[in-house]
Amino acid sequence: MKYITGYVGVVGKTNAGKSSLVNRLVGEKVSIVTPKTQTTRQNIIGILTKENYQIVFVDTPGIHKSQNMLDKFMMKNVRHAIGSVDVLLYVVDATKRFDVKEFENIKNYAQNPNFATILLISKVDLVSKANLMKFLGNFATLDCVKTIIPCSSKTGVNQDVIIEEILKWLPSFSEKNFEFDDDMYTSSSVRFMTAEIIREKALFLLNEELPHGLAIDITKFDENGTVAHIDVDLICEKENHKSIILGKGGTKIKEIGSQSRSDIEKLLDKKVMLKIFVKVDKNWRQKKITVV
Ligand SMILES: Nc1nc2c(ncn2[C@@H]2O[C@H](COP(=O)(O)OP(=O)(O)OP(=O)(O)O)[C@@H](O)[C@H]2O)c(=O)[nH]1
Ligand SMILES: [Mg+2]
Repeated sequence: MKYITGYVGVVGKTNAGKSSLVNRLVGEKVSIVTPKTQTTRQNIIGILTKENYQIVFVDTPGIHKSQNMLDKFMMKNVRHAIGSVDVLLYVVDATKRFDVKEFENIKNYAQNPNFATILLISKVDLVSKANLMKFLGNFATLDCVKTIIPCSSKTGVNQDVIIEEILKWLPSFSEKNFEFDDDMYTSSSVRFMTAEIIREKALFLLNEELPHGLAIDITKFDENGTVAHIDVDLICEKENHKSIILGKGGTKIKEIGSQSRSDIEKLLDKKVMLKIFVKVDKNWRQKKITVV
């Protein structure tokens, strides 16, 4: 038997659908997904293991201009991922306008001999066939990519084609040498995933009201007893953001707390006592980033 395994980077502009794709391909929620831009802030590993293959996906923060320490940290993550993969999935959102600069960027990746670049046109469930054909036409001269696959993480269309194509470009071995245990679907710690769940619920529930400046700091994480006790600081950048997060009579923060708790209980498989404190730190995005 032949065993196939290797790393697959998932890159593209922010909001292109990278994390949704990784979750769908892995079949587990490894990365949070929100309608907001710049949701993913660091590389996240998603692992798909079958009898004769293990694909290790690296979901990355969306490519954008660096402005502060957080942006720089995010772009460093993207460069790091690109430096160590066998296959690169470049994700372009079919609902957005064609971007010539991005086209050149993809061309550069595709000419890199260190990995095979596959172009994915995402969210095709949202566009008509005619518009999709027109959009695909923009990439007609991009002959250096291995293939172009229109796909949707919502309907699941072409997910099997993506896996087949990835397997063509990963190294194969005569011995099983998988890096991760067969039942592992991510390398993230439960502590990190807990913080991400809370950030996802906050971003969702505050979507229209608040810009990006939210961070989660877990100050207590005790999962030893029958009930897990978790305290977190939800950090925002302005005093008036704090009142938006709290909501009238604390209703918003209660909703964030109860939606988060329900997901964290599923993750930890036990009851959770979750306390969220809203704090203001107007400079947190300028500070050195440490990974939870
Ligand atoms: N209809 C539809 N929506 C999608 C699809 N894929 C992603 N979305 C939506 O697009 C938005 C962004 O998705 P994400 O998966 O978070 O995008 P991302 O590229 O990881 O974004 P960043 O982490 O910010 O770089 C979310 O609202 C998703 O629900 C799809 O195939 N179809
Ligand atoms: Mg993401």
